[in-house]
Amino acid sequence: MLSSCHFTLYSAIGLAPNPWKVVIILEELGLEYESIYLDTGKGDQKLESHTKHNPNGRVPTLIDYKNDEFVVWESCAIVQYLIEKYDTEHKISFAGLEDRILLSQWLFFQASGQGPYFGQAGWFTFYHHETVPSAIERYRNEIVRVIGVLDSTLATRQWNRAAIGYALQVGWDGLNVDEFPHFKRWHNELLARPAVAKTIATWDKKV
Ligand SMILES: N[C@@H](CCC(=O)N[C@@H](CS)C(=O)NCC(=O)O)C(=O)O
Repeated sequence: MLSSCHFTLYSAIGLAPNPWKVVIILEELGLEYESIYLDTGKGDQKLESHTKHNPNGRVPTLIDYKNDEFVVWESCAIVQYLIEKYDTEHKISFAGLEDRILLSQWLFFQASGQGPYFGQAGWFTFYHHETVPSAIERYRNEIVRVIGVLDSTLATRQWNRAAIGYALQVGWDGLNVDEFPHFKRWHNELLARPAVAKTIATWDKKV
């Protein structure tokens, strides 16, 4: 089906930072998109209507109608695609090789470290069928460690876009952001960006 929009984004209702991270990038770049909100609690993401585009059965998934209906999933790959193809003026990305690689470094760090640790902390805190204190402790400690890594680098760098989705969740995991002043400053700077504020306002209506 050809959409009248530039993109379709398979997104989610509720606490699903990976699709919302992509929404922020679409908003930052002023790109036109429609969102399909899947109810991941009911398993909509595993339905054939979605898995025909994304065999991993998780959101986000992006379709680009102005590029031969190109489909890409994995939120960091989507971010990379959007900035490489559509941020030609480098509003939120970089032209030079080293800076591009450092951006990739943070995207990989987010996808392999921050995302899974936050996700597992949430799972063992809220959803697992039995209480496993050692797992909760392990993942919460990792959250603190990962935020510490961000904090130490944010002392000298302006902002790190890749981590925004999970940074929005700092409230629920027991993290004391006052212990991470550079992270806290960065987080507040992000919240003040119009694209982020608009995304959060839309997210709030979908939670
Ligand atoms: N590494 C993937 C993670 C995707 C992911 O776990 N998405 C969550 C929402 S934030 C999801 O679809 N959860 C439902 C499920 O696991 O079935 C990415 O960054 O896109």
